[in-house]
Amino acid sequence: MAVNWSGSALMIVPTYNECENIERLVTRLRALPGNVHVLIVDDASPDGTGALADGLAAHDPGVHVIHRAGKLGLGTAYKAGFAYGLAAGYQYLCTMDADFSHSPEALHDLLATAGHGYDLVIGSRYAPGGNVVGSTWPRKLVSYSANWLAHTFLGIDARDCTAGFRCYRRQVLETIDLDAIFSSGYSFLIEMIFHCQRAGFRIGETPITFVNRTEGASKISKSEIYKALYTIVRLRTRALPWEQLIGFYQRHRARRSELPE
Ligand SMILES: Nc1nc2c(ncn2[C@@H]2O[C@H](COP(=O)(O)OP(=O)(O)OP(=O)(O)O)[C@@H](O)[C@H]2O)c(=O)[nH]1
Ligand SMILES: [Mg+2]
Repeated sequence: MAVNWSGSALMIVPTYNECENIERLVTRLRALPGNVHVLIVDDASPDGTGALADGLAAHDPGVHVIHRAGKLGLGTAYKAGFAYGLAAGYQYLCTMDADFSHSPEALHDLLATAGHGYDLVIGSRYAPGGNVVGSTWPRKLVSYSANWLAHTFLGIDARDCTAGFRCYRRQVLETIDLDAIFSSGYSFLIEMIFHCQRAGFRIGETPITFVNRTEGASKISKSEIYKALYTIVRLRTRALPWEQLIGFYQRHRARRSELPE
């Protein structure tokens, strides 16, 4: 059964130096049907993104801003956004990048899928029908490798577990112990899916076309890649004993072989 999400969805957009993108992005998000509210979590961007965000919020009660003291990482920015969104009573807490890699208009598909009973919906590059445009081969290799490791060593089913375009039902974020999530950066994305799957939440993927950013600079550093590897090893060894993983992996293979191509 489809649901009406009007006024109950919050899009959380973490920003660090996104002055070329933020105004256009917020304009497109606020033009979507269903009165989707926007929360910008800015980490004192030196390029003035935070001031631009304040200007947008001053003219639109559906736009909110959290300012943090410095660059504290993508994962903690999501956590700050979730805490705000839960306290404010939103039913659907969504996340996306500020750089137009995720199309604002595709949010409709994520919310519609959530309305069909999925607890977490991922805007997925690797679901059938998904696509990546303009990415370099080293970036593709990093993305494929991270996903392969997450599937193989953590038994994660979702095809795209490093995607930042997501929609969580509030029950997910009320259930998962966000304080226990140790990743502060990009690997937060893998860790969240891992905990959602283990908690038994229904995870869906809708295909998206991911377009590599054309404005502003990437914030992914080599250290974020090493931290993602560490996250997989840490989750693997602390949260999953070997015997459990083997059973988990066998069930995961069986489920994937049943998925439509
Ligand atoms: N608040 C906050 N936002 C961040 C931080 N690091 C990255 N971001 C934002 O998180 C989103 C994703 O960062 P990107 O640099 O686009 O990373 P990516 O999309 O994985 O990499 P590219 O494909 O190279 O763009 C963007 O909106 C960034 O501005 C951070 O430390 N704090
Ligand atoms: Mg990006």
